Amino acid sequence: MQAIGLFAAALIAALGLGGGSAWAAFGHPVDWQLGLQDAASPVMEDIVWFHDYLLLGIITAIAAFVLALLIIVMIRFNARSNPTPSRTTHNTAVEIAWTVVPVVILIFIAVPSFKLLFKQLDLPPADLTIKATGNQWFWSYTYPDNGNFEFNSILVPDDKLKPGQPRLLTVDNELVVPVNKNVRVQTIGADVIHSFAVPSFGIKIDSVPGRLNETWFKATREGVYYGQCSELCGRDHAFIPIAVRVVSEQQFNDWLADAKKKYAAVPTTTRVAATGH
Ligand SMILES: [Cu+2]
Repeated sequence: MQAIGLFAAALIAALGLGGGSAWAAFGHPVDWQLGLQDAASPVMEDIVWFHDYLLLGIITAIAAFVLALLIIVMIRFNARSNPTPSRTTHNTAVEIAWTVVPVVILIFIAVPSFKLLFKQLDLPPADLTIKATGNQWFWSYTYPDNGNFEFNSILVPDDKLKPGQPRLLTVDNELVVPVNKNVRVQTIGADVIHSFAVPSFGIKIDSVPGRLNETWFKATREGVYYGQCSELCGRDHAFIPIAVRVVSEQQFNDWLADAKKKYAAVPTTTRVAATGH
């Protein structure tokens, strides 16, 4: 019995049903990970609940029910145990039931699903706005509330990584935001369609040339959270990661003071040319 209990616990942990605590320290995928990345925003917490508990529970119950029906049919109605089959072709009560029950299940799923959708799309009053511009092939970030300074965020190649920095996700200049603040993200494409996505925050929004798209997140834990461009944008699509550093308000203000000086000094276009992209 104990072995079964241990196995069940391991399975639950592996499926990410245990609240994802095993990966709590990471804002990026890890080896052998199953399930969703650990949540670091209220929207992502709801997504994890919706997927890992509600949907997975309903799917498991439906699959178990269908499997049980199949087993009953195979045992009780095979040619040996039931040599003279019934000629019945219709049963109104059963037909109504198997139409109505799935509809009821879908309505039951739709209620929390729409609630979550509205939470994602209905932007709360923002404490900070950042603008993410997708370029071939890097992101540039603008802080319109804070003097509109802008900087580029470029992939750090494998041979320049420091210990602990994740490969293909680390960038030279991270997007920096304060913890527990509503951050409005405005995004646009400078050349083709890109997509700004950070799994731990539960955001993914297309960056379309000529159209400003908006989303929001509230990071609830300090740390670095990674994402990638999620719209096939050309040759180096796999090499334009997104790294968001979430810091305390004090650290954010210190960073802002430095960044305003640092990034005001160099026009963006000059830095683009210097990277060779
Ligand atoms: Cu891309």
